[in-house]
Order: sequence, then structure tokens, then C-alpha cells
Amino acid sequence: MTTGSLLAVDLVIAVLAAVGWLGAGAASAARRRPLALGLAALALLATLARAGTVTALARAGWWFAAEKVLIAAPLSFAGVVVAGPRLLRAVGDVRAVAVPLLFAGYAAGAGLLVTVLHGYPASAGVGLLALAGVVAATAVSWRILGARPSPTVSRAAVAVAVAALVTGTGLTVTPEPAPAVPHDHQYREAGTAGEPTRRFTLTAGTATVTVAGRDVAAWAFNGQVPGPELTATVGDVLEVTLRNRDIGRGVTLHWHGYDVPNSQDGVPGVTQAAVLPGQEFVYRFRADQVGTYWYHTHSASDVGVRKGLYGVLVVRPAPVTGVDVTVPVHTLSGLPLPAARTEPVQAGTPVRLRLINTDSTTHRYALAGTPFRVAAIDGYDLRGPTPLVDTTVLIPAGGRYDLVFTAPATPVALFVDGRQVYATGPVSAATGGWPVLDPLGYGAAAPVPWSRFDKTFTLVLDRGLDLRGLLPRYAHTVNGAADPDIPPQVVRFGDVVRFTIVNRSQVVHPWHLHGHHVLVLARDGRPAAGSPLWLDSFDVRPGEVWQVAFRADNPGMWANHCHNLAHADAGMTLHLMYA
Ligand SMILES: [Cu+2]
Repeated sequence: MTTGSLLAVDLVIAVLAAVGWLGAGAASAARRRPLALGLAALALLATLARAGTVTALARAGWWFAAEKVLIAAPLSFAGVVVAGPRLLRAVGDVRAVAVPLLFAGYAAGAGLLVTVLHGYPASAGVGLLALAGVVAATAVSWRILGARPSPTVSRAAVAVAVAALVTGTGLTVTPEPAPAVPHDHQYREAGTAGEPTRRFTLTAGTATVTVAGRDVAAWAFNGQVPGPELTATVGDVLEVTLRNRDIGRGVTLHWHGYDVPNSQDGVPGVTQAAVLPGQEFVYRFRADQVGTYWYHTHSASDVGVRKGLYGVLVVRPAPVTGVDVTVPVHTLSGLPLPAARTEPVQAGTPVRLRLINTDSTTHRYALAGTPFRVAAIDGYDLRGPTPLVDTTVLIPAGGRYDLVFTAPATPVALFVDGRQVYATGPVSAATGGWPVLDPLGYGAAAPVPWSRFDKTFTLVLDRGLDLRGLLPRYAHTVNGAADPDIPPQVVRFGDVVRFTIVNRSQVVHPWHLHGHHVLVLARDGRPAAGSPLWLDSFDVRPGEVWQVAFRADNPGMWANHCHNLAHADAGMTLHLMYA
């Protein structure tokens, strides 16, 4: 079983245990003896099963099990010890064991809430808060059920609850202020004098566009979704003037995967101010990375990109031979883009399909009718890619794959999630059962260029209640905190930096570091065995642990975030900062 499934199973079992104990308590209070015994037996079985799942999770990595071992397990154990023997002795009136059974339920429920609302890292404060909740709920039940606990027990319970509450909520300590994030930088500008310059103007505005015959209200660059395709030849200087006509939430241009100087990165509040209606901003950088990229607004990015403020950026080596097609896939108001197109290609022609996922979730791509190779991922050529047949690739949010093949005499078609988007002629193929390519085992290996790391960071991705804002929210968290309270990661120019990224949540997090490509070292403890993978976007699935590294060679303040942009907006954003 994968760690991701184990996390899900453990959650279900924890719910069963809590519901079982609470139900048994309620049934015994109502003198429903057989029901009470049945539910208590279910709860006991679930608690025992949970010992197994928590042990397995701890073996997969302490991140997955910390709060379960340190908080939920002792609480559950106390519940069993208190309720179990009393239940066995309750031969006469089953109502006498209602409170011990409810206590076991509150204990199991508190452990579950710690996992769901707080997660990683476990802290003494959270443990004490859970304890206070259990004691308080038990005391209230006691009074409601009319039992008369001894005064000593009552006083002790109140004392424990108050002490736990005071320490758990941190009322006795002054909170540390979050580290300041500097927003004004003076970093090097692009040295771009004297090279051939490619000039573009992108005007952002509300627009009505037609998708699959339907009119859709969109936010568009130059009135079209996607925006104009920006192309350059390696060595050109790109000069892009961004104008905002009427997007009230502001616009910027972020060059996704393009490792531009920090001042051109387009992150509002970090590298520039958002461009407001009537304003403009000129981006200028040298196109020195060949490959497939895209641009998108980073201002209110979740809604902005979803509504259409994105486009393709392709930098080609000169000269181009054969057929070279970009396929940016997007979902606009629930409708899939691009529209399907069919273009005959002469047999023997080299074809490159540049697949771009501009959505916030993973898409599945299948190329039918020809063997093909994955020539590049995220703009970086792979080493020794071998031919693939009837194989699908999964592209994470923000990611790009270049597929290459020589056109056969028979038609070829590309399917995205089963929908045909590009073809050279009529093809019908059922691609649903095809195997999925694992890029970590594809192509020819090469040694990792570093053997030691100057800085190592661990990012544990989770969900949790975030109470630091004005309104409480169920945030997507990194190391137990949500933006803007996640401390920046500080590196020095020249450092070799290693990130360990752990997903202990129930959803996929496509990770995206600005300004750098990272080399994949390992996933779930197994070293990457294929071509070196230099990525800017990679899916960290539930239960996965990725290790990636890079050399800190692009000074500035860089966003480092989940590219499911709804998650990024809901807290899953931090920053990499050069000292
Ligand atoms: Cu995410």
C-alpha cells in the first residue's frame, strides 16, 4: 500500500474509532446494551487497527505520524484503559459506563482533530489543548448524565483542563513575530544592450471569447485566450510591454520556468507592484534558455489564470526544421482548450509537440499512432530518451513536455484526458488503459554534480486551521504555517541547496520554485535513475517525499509555492531569499 493510501485508510479508521466510542457512550446512556457493546467492540477493533496504520506511517517517515504517535496514541490508549475494564465489569446497569465510553470517544476524537486541523509539526501546546478539550467534554457529560463524581476528581479535572488550556493556547508566552519579508530590492538588471530585440505588447482586459461555440466571460491578453504566443530565437532580448486596461485586481507577467533576473519575475508585492488599470510595466530579459515555457499573471493568480490571463513562450534554436506545434491545455469556465485541430503532415517530417499544462491540476496526455520520445521536460532536454509506444504522460500543473517523432505514413493523434486535441488524420484509439511514464526512470542517467549541500530545508505540506488572519480559514500549510507566516528560506549566492518536500495531505501539490530549475535527487527514498531531470514544476502526490537540489545562482526574493493556484492563495506560498 502506498503511503498516500495509508494516510487515507488511517483517517477512515480514526473516524470509525471516534464514532464507535461516542456511539457506544450514547447507546449506554440510553440503556441500549447490545448496541453499546457492538459499537464499543467496533471502536476497540478500529483502535487496534490504528496501531498498525500509525506504525506503518511512522516507518514511512516521522512527518506522516508525529502527532499521531505523540498525541492521538496516548489519548486513545487512555480511552481504552478507562473504558474497556469498566465495560467488562458492567453486568447490571450499562448506563454506569456511559461517561467512560464518552471519555474514550472524546480522546479518540481529539486525536483525530489534531491531525485534521493542525497536522505537522506536533507540539506540546496542541497536545495540551486536546487534553483540555477531552477533560472539559468529559466533565460536561458527567454533569448532564447526572452522575456525581467525587469532589476531588472534579477539582482535579478542572485544574488539568485549565492548566492545559492556558499552556496549550500559549496565553503564558508572548508570540514571536513572523520574520519580516523585505519587499524592496536592488538586484542586477538584465544586461541586454546591443542584442536583437523582440518587442511585444500585451494588454490585459475583460473580454468575451468563444469556446466550443459558447460565449465565455474571460480575462484576456489582447482579447484572446490564450494570449498571443511569444516566440524568440535563443540569444534574442525579449521586451514585453504589459498594459492593464480594466482588470481591477491588477496584473503582472510571470515567466513560468524562465529563470529571469529577479526584477523581471512578475510577483506582486515581492518583485514589483501589481500593474493596475491604466498602468503599464515593461519586462526585459535575454532569452538564453531554449525550450517550452509559458507566461501568466501572478496577481490574484488563482482567478486571473483560470479566467484566461496566460499564454505560451517558446524559445527556439535557429533554424527550425519540421513541424513544431504548441498545445497549451486549459479549462475556461469548464470548457476545454484548445479546440481539436487536424493538420496533415508529410511522412518523414520531424514533429515536435510542445505540451503545456496551464491548469491547476494534472492532465493525462496520450500520443497514438506512432512511437515517440520525450525530448524535454520543463524546457530542459533529457539525456538519451528512448522510444515509447502506447504510453501516457502525466503533466503537472504548470509543467511542459516536448514529445518528438518522425511522422509516419499513417495518422497520429494526441489525446488529453481522452479528448483528441491534435491529429494528422483520423485516428480512433482507446488510451485509457495505457501505462504511465515515470520520468524518474526514463533516459540515460548521469552523476549528480554535488555530493554535499550547504543548506537543507524540509517542506511538509498539509492542511490546518489558520487563526492568524482576521477570519479563521482551513489553509493549505507548509510546516504548520500558512502564507504570510511561513518563514522564508535564506540561502547565500553559490550555495548548493537541497529541499525535501513531504506531502502528508490528501491532495496533490504541484511544487514550483521561481527563478531556478531543481535537479530531482530521489522520490520516496529511491534515487532518480533516468536522465537528469531539471524541473520547475513537479507533482508531489499524497504520501510522497521528494528530494531536489539546485545551486543558488540567481539572487533575489523568489516565490516558492504550490502551483495549484487555489492552494497557493489558501496559504501554500513561501519565499526563497538570498542573504
Ligand atoms: Cu497544492
